[in-house]
Amino acid sequence: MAESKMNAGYLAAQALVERGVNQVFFIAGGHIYPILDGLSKLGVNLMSTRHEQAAVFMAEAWGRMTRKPGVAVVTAGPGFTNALTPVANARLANSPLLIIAGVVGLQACEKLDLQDMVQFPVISPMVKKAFICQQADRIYEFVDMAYRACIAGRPGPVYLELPVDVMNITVNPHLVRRTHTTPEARIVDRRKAAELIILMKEARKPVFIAGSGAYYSGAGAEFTRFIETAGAPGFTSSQGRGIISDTKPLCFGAASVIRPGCGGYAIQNADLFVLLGNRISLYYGCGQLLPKNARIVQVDIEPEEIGRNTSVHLPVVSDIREFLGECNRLLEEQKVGPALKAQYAPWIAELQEKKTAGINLGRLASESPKVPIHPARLAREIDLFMDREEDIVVGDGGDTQVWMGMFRTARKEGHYLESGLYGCLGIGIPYAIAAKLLYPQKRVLNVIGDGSVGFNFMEFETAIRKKIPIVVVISNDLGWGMIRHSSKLKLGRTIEEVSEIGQIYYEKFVESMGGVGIFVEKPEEIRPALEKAFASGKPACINVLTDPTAVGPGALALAMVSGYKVEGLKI
Ligand SMILES: Cc1ncc(C[n+]2csc(CCOP(=O)(O)OP(=O)(O)O)c2C)c(N)n1
Repeated sequence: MAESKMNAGYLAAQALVERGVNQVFFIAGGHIYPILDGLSKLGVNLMSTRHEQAAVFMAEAWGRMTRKPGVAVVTAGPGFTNALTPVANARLANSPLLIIAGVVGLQACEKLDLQDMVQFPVISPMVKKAFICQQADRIYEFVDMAYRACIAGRPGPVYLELPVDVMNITVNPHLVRRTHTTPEARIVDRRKAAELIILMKEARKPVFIAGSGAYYSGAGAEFTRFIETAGAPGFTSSQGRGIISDTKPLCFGAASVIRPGCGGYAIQNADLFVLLGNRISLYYGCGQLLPKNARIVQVDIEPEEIGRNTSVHLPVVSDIREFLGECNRLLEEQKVGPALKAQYAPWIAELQEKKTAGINLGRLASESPKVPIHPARLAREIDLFMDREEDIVVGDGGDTQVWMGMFRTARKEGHYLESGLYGCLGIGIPYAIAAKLLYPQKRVLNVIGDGSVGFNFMEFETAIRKKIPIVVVISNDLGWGMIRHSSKLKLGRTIEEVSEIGQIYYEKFVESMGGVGIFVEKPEEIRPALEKAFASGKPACINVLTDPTAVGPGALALAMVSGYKVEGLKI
């Protein structure tokens, strides 16, 4: 397009490209042609999916993995409404996501035009910020504002609405204001780092947990150095998994009360409890499961997050990497590392003992030779097979995801993905596709429940069409397992209609579309199936029959959330 004549849709595409956007996820529609046309002319990779939900999940996963806004473009009306679920998911997970939606033209609204709906007030409360650009020559500026809003401070989803007639207007590119700033929010309160070191000197049983804030600030190296210098136990939570490798001696894995290991024990018995970019959420019983007699320190870039559900003794508004960098500097300057190591050694030994006991207890399930296969056995087999640092595993489903989260050895940050607090089923295949697209050289596997696989099943076709060889392992317990078990615990019975699906040969559908299908019934068949699937170089579906009677810890937790009481349960 000649530089003296440009439509606003093209200009919006140009603004994206000038921010480094090289991948966009979408389903086409008349209301977004001008921007799609621009993106295509500018050489941006276009990933067309089979459902807008999948497109936006892919963009969300892209945003999580790159730590920059993942971009999805959806058309007016139904395209927009189909996209809402992933937006809510991104909000609760703090994922940097830019969702651009077409809408009927300013000239056409309320005329009963095609796909007309009032979108902005629907999505506004769901996102970090929502914009409508009504002036063609300001479209570049609006893309800049929306892009910046995604990543300024705590990341999150941002909405930009572009009416189709605005995008079609021809503008003079020389008269357009091209704002472009990417501020690095690296606030750090140095005095608070010194205060934490004082608390550490007084503590005997500290616990340090790195969450999504640590991940987004890129705090991995500083966190690992901090843990190793102080000889303190490090844990990770949700998107923090892998920030410090689970294989490090001082990393005790997920800060989860249900993981076999010592997470629950450590949290309950700590005398100093330090959250680094980690929210006090459901994972800590919304505050109920926090240690009763500990000093609580919460470091977060988002001030409003600090102190949710509990009183915090030392609140610190800071970027996590900068804060840990300052702590590391002070530890070195004061030469207190060796003394702290000696001080914490009995606590570390105690945690190690609990961890071993927990893992041994879990072996009953994870090494079970039974048929149908125990889902914990499936999760452990996957963990053992996906043993390279670069391997990416995506967990999706009810119990299936909980089992995988429990057994996954996270070796690298951003390499174990799950939906997060929104608990949204159906993320698996889209996340896996986005991961493989971003990292073609890495092995990408999605383990998913047979209920969850239905949500975005047609994305197998996307993977086949685009030649993206992901491996999807279905834990097929013939129904909605977590619902089957939690309703039984809570109501004393399972309601057949709400929990049973029956035996479906999912792998055959995948074969019929040109992918690889494998059916597995015995535990010893799992590994050969994984080998065959990855060796094929094609999108593959491994349909594994798992035990419908195995009650997972997730089902138990769900029953408890809805009021079920476990007599004498002490965590
Ligand atoms: C989109 C969505 N719909 C419904 C639910 C409620 N839900 C939570 S767990 C679950 C069962 C999941 O079954 P499946 O995917 O087969 O995994 P399993 O529990 O059997 O491992 C359901 C329906 C949800 N979390 N998300």
